[in-house]
Amino acid sequence: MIRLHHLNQSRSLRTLWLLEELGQPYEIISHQRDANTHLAPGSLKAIHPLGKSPVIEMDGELYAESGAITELLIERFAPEQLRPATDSTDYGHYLQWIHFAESSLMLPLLLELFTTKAGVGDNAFLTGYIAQEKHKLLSYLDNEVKDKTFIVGNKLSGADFMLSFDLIMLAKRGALEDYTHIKQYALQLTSIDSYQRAMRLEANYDDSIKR
Ligand SMILES: N[C@@H](CCC(=O)N[C@@H](CS)C(=O)NCC(=O)O)C(=O)O
Repeated sequence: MIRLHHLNQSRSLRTLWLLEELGQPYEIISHQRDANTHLAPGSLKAIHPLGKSPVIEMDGELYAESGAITELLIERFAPEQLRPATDSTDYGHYLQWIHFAESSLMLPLLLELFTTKAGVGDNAFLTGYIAQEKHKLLSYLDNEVKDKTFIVGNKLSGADFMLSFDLIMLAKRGALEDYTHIKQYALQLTSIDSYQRAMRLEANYDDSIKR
C-alpha cells in the first residue's frame, strides 16, 4: 500500500491528484502547516529529514521530490496511459515540462511569495527580476498551451500533474487573468473527475479551512 504524507496547501496536491487518477490503493497521512509560519510541522521531519511534502512510502522506501514521485508512480502503474512512449518526440517534451514546473517556473513564484512575506516586496531589483521572469515564463507557457487541452501530445500526462500546482499558485494570486490560454488550460484540468476528487480530499484534510 502506498502512503502519502500530505501537507495542506502544498505540492503534495500533484501527488494526491495523480494517486486519484491511478486508482491504486493508497493511504493519506495528514500533516498541517503551522498557522503562523506556514512551515511544515515536526511530524513531517519525523518521517523524512527534509521535513517537506510530498513524501511517499512505497515498498518500504521513502521518496521525496514531487517530480520524481510523479515519474516513479507513472512508470510503475500507468506508463502507457500517462506518459508518451520513450521513443517518441513527445517524450522529451514530457520530461521538459515536468522539470519546468518545479524548476524554471517555480523560482520566480517562490521568490515572489518569500519577498512579500519578508516585507521586502519593494526591493526594486527583486521586484523587477520577478516580474520580468514571471512574464517571460508565463508568455512561453501561454503560447505552448494555446488551443491545447493538455501540455504534451494533447493527452493527459505527468507533465499536467506537475504544472497543476503552479497553476493553483498563479490562480491564487490572480496571475492567470493576463494569460488567457493558460487560464483555459487550467480550467480544463480542473474539470477532470480525479482532479475534483483530489481537491475535495485536500479541503477535508486542510484544518486551516476549519479554523
Ligand atoms: N522540490 C520539492 C519541494 C518540496 C517542498 O518544498 N514542499 C513544501 C510544500 S509546497 C514544503 O513542504 N514546505 C514546508 C516547509 O518547508 O516547512 C518537491 O517538488 O517535492
